[in-house]
Amino acid sequence: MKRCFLFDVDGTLTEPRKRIDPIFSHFFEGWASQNVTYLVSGSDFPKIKEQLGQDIIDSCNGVFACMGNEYWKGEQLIYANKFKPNNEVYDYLLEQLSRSDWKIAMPPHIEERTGMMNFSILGRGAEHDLRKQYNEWDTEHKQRETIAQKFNEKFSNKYNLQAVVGGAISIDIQEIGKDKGQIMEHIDYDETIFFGDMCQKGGNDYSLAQKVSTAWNVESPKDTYNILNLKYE
Ligand code: M1P
Repeated sequence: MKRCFLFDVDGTLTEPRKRIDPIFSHFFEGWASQNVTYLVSGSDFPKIKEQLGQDIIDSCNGVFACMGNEYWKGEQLIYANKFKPNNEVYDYLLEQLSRSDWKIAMPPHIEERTGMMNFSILGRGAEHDLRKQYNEWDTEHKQRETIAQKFNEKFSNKYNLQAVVGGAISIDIQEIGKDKGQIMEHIDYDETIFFGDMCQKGGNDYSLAQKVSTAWNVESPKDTYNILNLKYE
């Protein structure tokens, strides 16, 4: 029976946008070299590398970046999907920004990636403290959830687009079906085990969580570490 493990990065192997904890890093590198392991992130390849380090990347079988819109095997890019949203989409996102009740803005707010875009009201320029403040505020006010929902009502049928909440401060936007779930078309295993922190409906791990044999919706990297130790060592 062929079995593989799939891991989201931000919130699952690392705290969002932070480097992996050194003790977990040591454990995970050894673990990944003994099990068929793929990374599946909304983030781009350079950020994944920065957070996990080259040794972990090398011990994995492959890396699906940008919601599975890019696939890397070692340093080789295997495929990359194209995406060019309509100007109306940019205007709509900028309008959300100008209307926001959260007022601190640390640009850039839109990051174009392969096959997708990432949108953040706070902005990708924010450092840790502000990210934390915004995340707490967003948990209370549900801003990202509301924006993603409204975005989908407006653009899902019109332009075949979908917004999902991922990470701590942002929303990932891509064509419907060009989300993490698409990676299942590129791998072939009897059993697939996925770890993600956004497996709930509306989260950016949901589409993949629906397609695998087992999905672990973790609360933190520590949670992932504990489950690996208890269930799969
Ligand atoms: O995986 C989803 C997102 O995770 C992080 O988002 P945030 O900055 O909101 O915490 C980032 O790695 C982002 O790029 C990624 O899309």
